Amino acid sequence: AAVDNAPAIVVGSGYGAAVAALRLGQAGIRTLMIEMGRLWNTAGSDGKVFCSTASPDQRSMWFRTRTEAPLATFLWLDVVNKDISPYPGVLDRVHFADMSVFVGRGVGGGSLVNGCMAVTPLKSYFAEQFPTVDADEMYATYFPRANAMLGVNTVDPAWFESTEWYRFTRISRKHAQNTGLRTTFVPSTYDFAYMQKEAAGTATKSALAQEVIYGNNHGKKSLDKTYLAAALGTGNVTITTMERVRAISRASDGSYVLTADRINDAGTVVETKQYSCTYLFLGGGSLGTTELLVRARDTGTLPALNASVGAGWGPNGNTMLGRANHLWDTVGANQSTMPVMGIDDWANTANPVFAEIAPLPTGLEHWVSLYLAITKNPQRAAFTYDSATDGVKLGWTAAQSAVSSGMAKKLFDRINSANVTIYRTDLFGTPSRTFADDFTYHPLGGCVLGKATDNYGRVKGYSKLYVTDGSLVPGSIGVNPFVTITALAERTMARVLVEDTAP
Ligand code: FAE
Repeated sequence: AAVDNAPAIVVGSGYGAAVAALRLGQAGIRTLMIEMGRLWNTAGSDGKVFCSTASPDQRSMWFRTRTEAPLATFLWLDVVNKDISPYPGVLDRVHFADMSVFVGRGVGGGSLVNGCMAVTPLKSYFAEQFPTVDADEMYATYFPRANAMLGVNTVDPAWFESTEWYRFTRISRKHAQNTGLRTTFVPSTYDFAYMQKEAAGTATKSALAQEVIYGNNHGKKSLDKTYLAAALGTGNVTITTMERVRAISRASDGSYVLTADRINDAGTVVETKQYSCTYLFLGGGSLGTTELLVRARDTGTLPALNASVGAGWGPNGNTMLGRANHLWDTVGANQSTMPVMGIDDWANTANPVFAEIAPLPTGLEHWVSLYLAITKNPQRAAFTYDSATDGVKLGWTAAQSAVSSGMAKKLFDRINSANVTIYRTDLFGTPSRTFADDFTYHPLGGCVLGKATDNYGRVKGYSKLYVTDGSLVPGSIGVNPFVTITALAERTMARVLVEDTAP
C-alpha cells in the first residue's frame, strides 16, 4: 500500500485530538486526522443524522445486532434495548472481563454521545491528582481557554425553576437538601438558548426529544461544531474517516509509520494503508491510545516504551443507581436529556462523592430518580497485551468496582433514610441490582502524565510522539472529565509548539 505523508498525524478526533489538530493547523503545520468512525453529517431516510434513545436503529451502536444501553431494563423487563443491524453506529460499548466502557465513534469522539456536562474540577483536587502540573497556570490559562473554545454555558436559573423539563432535577435537589447535602449547578456544552426554544415549541426538539447517547440532531456543541470546525478552517487540517490505526513503528530516519485498516459500512477491511509523519499525536482516548502503545511496546515495534504504558487506569469511580420516589414526588413525563445539577459531597473526606442528577426520559411518569455517581475510588488497573487477539485485556475486577458502589451506597443510604425512600432494583437487568458499577462513561488513564509521558504528554523513550487525551489522567478526576482533558491538551500544545517544532 502507498505511503501517505503528512508532517503531523493525529489519531482520533475526540477532545485531545481536536485540540492538537487546531493548534497544529494554526501553527501552519499540515496535519492529517485519522478517525475510525463515520463523519456524522448526512441525514438518513427519516431526515435525521442521529436516532433517539426511544427508537434506536443501526445508527445507534458500533457494529451490534442489539443495542446495549446502560439502563437495560424497566420493571426487570427487557423493554429498553432493540434489535438493530450491524453498522458503524455512534456509540460503542467495549467489553473487558469485569468492566465495560462506553465510548463515542465518529468525527468528534465522545462529544457526539456525551451528556455535555462541562465541569472544571476543584483546584485542590486537580492539584492532588496532578502534583507535577502548575495548577495556577491551568486555572488562569488552560481551563478558561478550554471552556471558551468548547462553548460552555449555564442554564438560566429562573427557567430551570419553572420548566417541566427539569422537574426531575428539582425533586432530586429537594431530597438532597432534606438530607443536608449541597447541590450545585453544572455548566454544559448544550446550547440552553436553543433548549428554551425547544420548550417553547419554536425549534426542533433534540434534548427535549430523548436524544443524547446516540447523538443529538440539534443544540449540542459537539467538537465538529467547535474545535474541529476551527481546525478545518485553518486550511491545514484534513480528516480521514472509517480508518482504524492498528500499528505504529519508527523508520530509520526517525519518522513514524502507521498502519491503518479502512473499513466499509459492513465492518469489512477493504484496504490497509500506510502513513508516515514526523510528529505523531495520539488522541484515540484512554482505550484507543493505550491499546496502540501497549501493542507497539509488546510486539516490539516501539520497544523503548516504558512499563508505565498500560498502567494507572480507572473508571473515575462511576456507579449508576436509581431511587424510587413517593407518589406525590412526581419527576415528570417530560425530561431534558442534559443534566444540569450534581449533589456535591466531595468535601466529605470520609466518603467523597459527586453525583450527577441524571435524566430518565421515557415520556411517562415513572417516579424514578436516577444518578451517575463519581466516587473517589483509589483502585487502578492495567492493560496487558493479548497476542491471541492482538488486543488488550484490562485487569479491573468486580471487587474494585464494589469500592465505588460502597461509597455511593453510603451517600444514597443517607438520602433514602432522610426521605423515607428506597432504591430501584429493576433498572439494570436481572437478577435485581441496585448499583450498576460494571460500566463506565469515564475511562481515564493508561498512559499517565509524568509516568508513561513526561510532564507535557511527550511519550518517554521517543521524540515527537505525544499523548493528548484521557489516557493522561491518572484514573480519577472527581467530576465529568472532558473539560480537564481539553485543558491538558491545550497545555501540551502550547508547550510543544514552542519547544519541539522549531524549523
Ligand atoms: P474520545 O473523545 O473518546 O475520542 C477518541 C476518538 O478516537 C474516537 O472518536 C475513536 O473512535 C477514535 N479512535 C480510537 N482508537 C482509534 C484508532 N486506533 N484509530 C482511529 N481512531 C481511533 O477521547 N464527559 C463529560 O465531561 N461530561 C459528560 O456529560 C459526559 N457524558 C458522557 C456520556 C457518555 C454516554 C459517554 C460515553 C461519555 C461521557 N463523557 C462525559 C466522557 C467524555 O465523553 C470522555 O471523557 C471524552 O470524550 C474523552 O475524550 P478523549 O479525547 O480522551
